[in-house]
Amino acid sequence: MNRVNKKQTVKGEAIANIPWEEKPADCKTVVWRSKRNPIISRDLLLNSNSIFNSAVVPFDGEFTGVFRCDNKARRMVIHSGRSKDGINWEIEEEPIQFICQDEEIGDFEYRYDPRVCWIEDRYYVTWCNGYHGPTIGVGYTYDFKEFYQLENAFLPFNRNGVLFPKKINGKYAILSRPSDRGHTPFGDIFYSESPDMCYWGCHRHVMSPVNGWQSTKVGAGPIPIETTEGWLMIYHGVLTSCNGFVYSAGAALLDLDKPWKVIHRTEPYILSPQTLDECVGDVPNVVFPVAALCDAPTGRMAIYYGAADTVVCLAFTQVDDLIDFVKSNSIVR
Ligand code: BMA
Repeated sequence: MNRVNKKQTVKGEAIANIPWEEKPADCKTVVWRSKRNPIISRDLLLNSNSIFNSAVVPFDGEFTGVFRCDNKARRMVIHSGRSKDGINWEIEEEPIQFICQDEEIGDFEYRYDPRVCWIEDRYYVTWCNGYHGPTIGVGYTYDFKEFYQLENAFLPFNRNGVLFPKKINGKYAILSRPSDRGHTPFGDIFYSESPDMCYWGCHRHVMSPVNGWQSTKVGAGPIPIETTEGWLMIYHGVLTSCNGFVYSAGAALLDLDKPWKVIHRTEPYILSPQTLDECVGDVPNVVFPVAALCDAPTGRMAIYYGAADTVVCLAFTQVDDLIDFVKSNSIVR
C-alpha cells in the first residue's frame, strides 16, 4: 500500500527510493524493525571490530553516509560509505582524512558518533571529537570524497552535536549535550546558535532527564525533521539499571522558531533494546539512533540506529503516526 501523506506534514524532499518495509499486521508499536537487521555487520571492513552509530543521507539518487568504525586496535574513527538502496553498503577501508588548515585542530585523539546534515550548499558532518576530552567536531563535504574540518564547536566536554538542517532566525543552530570525560552519569540537551559555524553562543536549555527510560541522561539523535507540528527530534535516553546503562529512544516536538521550547515529548520510549542484536554486543542494551530519512510525499521514515555498540540496524515509522504518538503520549501537555 502506498500511503500518501495528504497533510504534507514534512517540509522536506522526496526520497522515492527510501528503504522501506510495510508495518507487519501484528505489530502494535509505532516504530517497527527491519527484517534485514542488522543491515551492517561488525566485520564489513577487514579491520573493523564494530560498525554502529552511523549517519546516512540521500545523495545523487542513491545514499551516502559517515560511519563509526571502531577498528581492531579499538581506535574510534569515521569512514565514508555509499549504497544504492540504503541497505547494502560499501564502506571505504580507509578512515576519512579531513583537510584542515590548523594542525592543532586536525590532530585528533578519536572521532565517533557522526551526524550528517545538508545545509544550503553542502553536507556538514559533526562528531564527538577527542580534543583533550570529548567535544563537538565540525566539518563539511560536497562530495563525500574530500572532507574539510572546521573549529570545534565547543570546549570539552560535550557530545551529541546535532545540527538543524536550516538556519533558524538567520543563525546556524545545533543541539548538544555537555558531558564529562567518561561515561557521564548526567546529560541535558542544550541549543546553541552561530552566525558562521565557528562561534557558538546564546545557549538555551532544551530538556533534562525525567523518570524511567530517560532518567539518567538524554541526547539528540538524528538531524531534526521540520514538520508543520514543530521540529521532530528523535533522541536517546538512558536508564541506570543494576546491570549498567540502558539506551532507548524517544521523540519530541520542538517549537519551530524557538527550538529550545519543547511542545511534546514521549513518556514511553519508541524503541528500546529488545532483540539479540540490541541486547548482546560490545555494550549490551543499546539502541542509539543517529539518522532518520523521511520521504515527504508519503511520510515514510527510515531510522538508522546503532545496536549494542556493534552493528547498524534500521527501523521504520510513518511520520503522521509518530507525531500522533508523541502528542498522545506526551509528558508535556
Ligand atoms: C555513549 C556514546 C555512544 C555509545 C553509548 C553506549 O556515551 O559513547 O557512542 O553508543 O555511550 O555505549
